[in-house]
Order: sequence, then C-alpha cells, then structure tokens
Amino acid sequence: MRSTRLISAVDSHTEGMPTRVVTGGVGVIPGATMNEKRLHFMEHLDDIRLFLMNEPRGHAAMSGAILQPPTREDCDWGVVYIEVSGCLPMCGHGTIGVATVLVETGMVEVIEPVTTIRLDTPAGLVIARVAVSDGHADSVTIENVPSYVDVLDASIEVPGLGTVPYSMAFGGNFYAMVELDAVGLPFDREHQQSIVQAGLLIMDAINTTAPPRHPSIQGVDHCHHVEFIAPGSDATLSRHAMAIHPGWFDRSPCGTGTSARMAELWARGELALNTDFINESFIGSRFIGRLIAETDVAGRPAVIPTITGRAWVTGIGQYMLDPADPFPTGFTF
Ligand code: PYC
Repeated sequence: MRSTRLISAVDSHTEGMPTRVVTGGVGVIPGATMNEKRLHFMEHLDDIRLFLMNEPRGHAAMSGAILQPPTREDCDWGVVYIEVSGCLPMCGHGTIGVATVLVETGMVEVIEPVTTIRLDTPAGLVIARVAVSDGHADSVTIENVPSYVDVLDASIEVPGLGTVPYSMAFGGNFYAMVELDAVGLPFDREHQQSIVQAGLLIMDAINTTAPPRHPSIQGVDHCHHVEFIAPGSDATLSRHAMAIHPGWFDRSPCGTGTSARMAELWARGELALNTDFINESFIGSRFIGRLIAETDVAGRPAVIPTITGRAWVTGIGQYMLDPADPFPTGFTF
C-alpha cells in the first residue's frame, strides 16, 4: 500500500446531507483570518477539495469542512468549508455536522446538557450550542452570521424561461428565492432535472446582469443557490428545492438558505423575532429556524438567525492517494 497523501476525516450527515469533517492531514492553511484562509485554499490548495469531494472518494453532492486553528481569540475552532461547488463562506448543515463531530470525538470539552462551541468561519463568528445527553449530540442550534435582503421582488430575463420574479437574500451565502410556480414546475423529485436546469439558468442570468456582492466579506460576489419555494409555503412552514451550482440539490433544509429565507420573510413583515419557522428540504427533512435579534450589515437592516437541526456520525476514514492513481483530483460524472 503506497500513499503520497493521507487525510483523516470523520464523516457525518445533517438531516440527509453529508459533511466530511477533516480532522488531520491538511496542515495549517496560511491566512490571518478564516476568509483569508478560504481564499488561499481556493487559489493554492484546491486539489485537496477535489480529491475529497469528487468521485471516487466523494460524489456529485458531496460536502465537507476542514478544521483549522481559529484566527480569533474568542473561538474554539476554525472551519474552511469545502464542497463540489467550491468553498462556501458559511454552511449551516456543515456547521451542525462539525459541532456534532467535535462533541462526539471529544475534540471539545463536552458539557451536558449544552456544550457551546465558538466557530471562526470565513463569514464570521458562528456559535453552536449542542444539546448533549450521555455523550451523544442530540441536536445543534447554530447562531448564524447577520442575514439580510439584498433585493426584494426583482425580476430577471432568463433565456428559455422568460421573465422570472425573484428576491435575493444573504444568510451566509446569497440565495435567489423563486416561487416554483413561476417557472411552471411541480414540487416533485421526478422533475429534479428540469428544476435544477431552471436553477442554473437563473443563476447564470443573475450572475451576468445583477450579481450580488457582500459589502464586507471579500470574494462573496455571486449567486450559486436558487431556493425554489414550493406552493403552499408560508412563514410558519416552508418547503423548497435548493438547486446548487454546478447542478445538485441540498439534501438538508440548508442552514444558510433557511437564514436567507427568514431574512426575506422578516423584511416582508411576515416573520417576527423569536418565532419558530420550519423549513423542509426536497427529501422532507427539517430545520427549525428563529430570528433572535435585529442588527445591520453596512447600514442595511439585518437579522441574527438561529437554526436547529440534527447530525449523525457515519464513519471515520483515512483518504489516501496512491502515486499511480490516474485520478489524483477525482472526476465528475
Ligand atoms: O446548510 O448552509 C447550508 C448549505 C449550503 C450548501 C449546502 N448546504
């Protein structure tokens, strides 16, 4: 057995969506902040992401998180998120997976009934409160970064689809929110190919003519997520299909997408602070969201969301690269 690379990871899933939590083998990524580390990783170390996310070690909807020493004194761990699409500034399901793994492997001091973990993410401080009983992480509530509406009730010309109404909100990533009815498609996994194709066309049109840009997080300047809202959704219970670049669906209810959706509902006056909001994924799994405070992002009205969900450890792996392996960065299919 030969290997020129050895990466250790604890695999988990959060409400159906995988998070491969990398615990060793990457080293300390250069950068004075976690976002600088993210940008450095994207430019110089992306082969590690491709190695871990692509087939044959990963798959077309693979996601992960690389543990790092924090760059802020007020945090316990730092995180660089990886997935098939690139490196997100923040990932909600991934953070719930990271917090679960940190508790269940004893990589943080575990306190029952609640273990609080402060995470340094590229998008800013995220606090994870893990409900623990008998050493088991039962659920995780993350306090996310400030979330806000970028554009409310805009429309975009999309080749092949015509005029599509949408709103754009930030919840750790930018989300275009589109009623599924507006593109004439049913909320049905049998139509997933058509839904994801519509999502990619909408992303393309937005990124070409009206790309969003975060005012203070460098390199957050495009839309790679379209949250297709199912008919009958409201500010109490919403169902959606989350189409993600380059062509897959979030299996979880998407923590940053739930945050963006709550920011939108709050901006419409439909969701008050301290009120439960249930967000359901395309596979029927759920997160419970809440808005706990108002704030601002560079002068724009914003809110602080919390997201509660569950994750489960699925395996422990050591990922190796045989020097004769013809696919050192994997492949997509
Ligand atoms: O949970 O924030 C999330 C997320 C982003 C992409 C996939 N999941």
